[in-house]
Amino acid sequence: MPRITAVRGDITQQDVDAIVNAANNAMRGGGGVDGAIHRAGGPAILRDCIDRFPDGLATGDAGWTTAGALPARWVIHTVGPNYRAGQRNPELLRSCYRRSLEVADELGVQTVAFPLISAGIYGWPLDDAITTAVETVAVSPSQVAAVTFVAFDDDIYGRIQRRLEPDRDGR
Ligand code: AR6
Repeated sequence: MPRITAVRGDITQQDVDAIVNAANNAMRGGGGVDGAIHRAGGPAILRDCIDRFPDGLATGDAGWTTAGALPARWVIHTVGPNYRAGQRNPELLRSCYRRSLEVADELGVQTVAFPLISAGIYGWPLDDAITTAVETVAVSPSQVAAVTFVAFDDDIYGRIQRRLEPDRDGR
């Protein structure tokens, strides 16, 4: 079970073994955190996406590519459910975290940083996205030592911290 912390910042700057990308089924880049990762990591990430995922990736699944020029060594791409488009089954969102940690275990990595999957453009209600993320990682059998949730603004950071505090008190 990984140790869970939160930081406020930009996931592309995280000095961890692998960062997770909130991708889409096509796996050819996009907006939000996906756009930021491809911009910061450079064209090697898209080349690897095309080579390794010629048919894209299913919602709830995950897969890895190089991280190109990023400080991290790997990008683990996962495709969250598009709440705005009616994909509202929480099992799909839980699957993103589970599958990402399985891929992390395949890579043998120790430290992983996640954004809040589906909580931006895909419109998953924020507090539920946070609860789902924390609860799913907390019960994961993964060998990953440390998971960091990277909050892009102060509001999200505060909400994640409040969600993590009961765990720190040994709940
Ligand atoms: N670092 C950390 N978190 C970030 C960053 C960043 N640089 N940029 C955004 N976030 P989103 P989704 C946060 O929209 O909802 C793309 O077009 C953001 O505040 O990136 O899963 C893909 O290609 C939010 O909390 O992902 C898909 O088409 C969280 O990251 C679609 O968007 C996720 O927001 C996926 O939508």
